[in-house]
Amino acid sequence: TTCVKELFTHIIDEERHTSVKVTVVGTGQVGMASAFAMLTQGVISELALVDMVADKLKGEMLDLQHGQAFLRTVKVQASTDYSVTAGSKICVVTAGARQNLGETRLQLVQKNVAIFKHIIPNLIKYSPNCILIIVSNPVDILTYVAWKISGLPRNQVIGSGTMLDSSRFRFILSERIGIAPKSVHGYIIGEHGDSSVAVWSSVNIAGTRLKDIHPHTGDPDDPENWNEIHKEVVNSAYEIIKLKGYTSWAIGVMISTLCNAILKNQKVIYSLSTLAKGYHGIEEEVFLSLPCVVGEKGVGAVFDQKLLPNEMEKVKASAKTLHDVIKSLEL
Ligand code: 6V0
Repeated sequence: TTCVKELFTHIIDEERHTSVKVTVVGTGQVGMASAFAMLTQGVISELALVDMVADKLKGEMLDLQHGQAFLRTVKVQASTDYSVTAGSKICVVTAGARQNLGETRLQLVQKNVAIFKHIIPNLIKYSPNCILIIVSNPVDILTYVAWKISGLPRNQVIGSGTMLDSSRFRFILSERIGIAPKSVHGYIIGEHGDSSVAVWSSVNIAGTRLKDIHPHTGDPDDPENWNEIHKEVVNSAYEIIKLKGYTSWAIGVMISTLCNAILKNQKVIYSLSTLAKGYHGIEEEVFLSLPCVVGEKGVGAVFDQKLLPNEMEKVKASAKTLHDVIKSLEL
C-alpha cells in the first residue's frame, strides 16, 4: 500500500534468502510438537509445513504465526503442495497412520510404506541435498524405506530411533537415583520398539559404571531388578497412548534437539537409526539405532561402542527381526 511504501526508502530488493529452513511433513501431534519446539528453541529461521488436510494445515500455520511477536521471527509457510518445502536443509517426516491402542509399531508398516512412496520423492524434488529425519513408525523400517526411495547417501537419512527411548531411560534412572537426567549416561540401542537393547555395561554416573559397583546391574538375575527400568521404557509409548491417546512433547523436543545438532554442526552423540550393516556382526542391510555422531552432514560417524557378548547378541536379534520385515516389503 502507499502508506507502507512511504515508511521506507528501499535500497535493496528485499527478496528473502534464509538458509536455516526445515520442513515438517505431517502436522499431527508429533509434527506440531516438533515444529513448536523448534520455534521456541530458536533452531530455525524458516519452517514449511506439509499435510494432506488443507484446513488443519492452515489453522496450524496461523496459530504458529500469531505467536511470532513473542518469539524470534521465523517465516512459517504451509501447503499441501511440496513446492513450499524448496531449499530445506532438513525434512522431518512425521506423516502417517499412528499406532493404535494395542497395535505394534511393526503392524503399521505397510500403510506407511505406501505413504512414503508419495512423500519422499516430493521432498527430494524440491530439496535434493536435504537431510531426512524419519519419525513415523515403525521408524527403523521406514528409515530404510526412505533411504532406498530417496537415493540419498546413508549419512543423510536418519531415523529418530532410540534417541527418545534413551532419554526415557535416563529419566527413569535419574528418578531412581535422585539426580538430574543429564547426569545419568546410558543408551538404548537396536530397534525403536519391543526388541530394543539397554546397554547396561555402559550406564554410568560421572564416569563410574553401575556395573562396576554392582556387576549384576541390569541382568535378569539382578536382585535389585534394575532391568525393570528397561521394560518400563519399552512400555512407555503404549502407556502414554493408553493414557492420553498419543505421544508428543518428548518426541517434539527430541526432534528439535536433533535438528539443532545438525544445523549447528555440533558433533553430539545420540542413539539414532542408521545403516547398521557391518557393526557388531550385523550382516543384514537394516537400519537400527547405534550411537551416532551428529553434525552438518547428518550422521558423520558411528561410535564403536563396546558391548558385552549378550548385548551384542540382542542387537543382532533386533537386526534379524527388522530384516524379516524388510524382506516382506514391496518397494
Ligand atoms: P497423527 O496425529 O495422526 O498425525 C499424522 C499426520 O500425518 C496427520 O496430520 C495426517 O493428516 C498426516 N498424513 C497422513 N498421510 C499423509 C500424507 N500422505 N502426506 C502428508 N501428511 C499425511 O499422528 P502422530 O503425530 O501422533 O504420529 C505420527 C507418526 O509418528 C506415527 O507414525 C507415530 O507412530 C510416529 N511416532 C514416532 C515416534 C518415534 O520415536 N519415532 C514417537 C511418537 C510417534
